Amino acid sequence: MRYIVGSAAAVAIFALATIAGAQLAEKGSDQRAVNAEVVMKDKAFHITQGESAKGIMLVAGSRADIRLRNEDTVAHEFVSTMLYNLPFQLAGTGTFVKAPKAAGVRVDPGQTVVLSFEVPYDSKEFQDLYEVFFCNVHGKMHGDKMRGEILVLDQRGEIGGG
Ligand SMILES: [Cu+2]
Repeated sequence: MRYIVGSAAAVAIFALATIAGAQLAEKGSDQRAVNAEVVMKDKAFHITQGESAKGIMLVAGSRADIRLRNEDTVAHEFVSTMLYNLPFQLAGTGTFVKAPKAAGVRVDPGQTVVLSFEVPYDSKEFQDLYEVFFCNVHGKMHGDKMRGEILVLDQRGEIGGG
């Protein structure tokens, strides 16, 4: 009799563990695969994935997913000249923002947003493109920490060459 009671308890614990695992997998914007990840912390941008020398690297003509994680206690923005007049989607909790000749998203403290768009390219004579991204609150001035560069590479040259 005692043995049967013990078994039932073990099954119940196993069921609870399965439910907890399913919830973790559904976290969406926190876990999906992205091209780049930017963590906002201590009023600075930290590139944890897709890093180039001065910022983020993307491939022309491809779809880009950039995850923005705000680990600070104040709101930050990710605004880019690349997103000026370029359609983009937001997944997660963020607010669309506009700046002069730039656009992007405001991310509140503790929130994560995934920004998705088609990386533009110049079809005539491709050169690597440089765009900037910044926080329009803490990165407006040259020398501010919350500024970075987006480098757009043309991968077609690499595929054809050789
Ligand atoms: Cu900021």
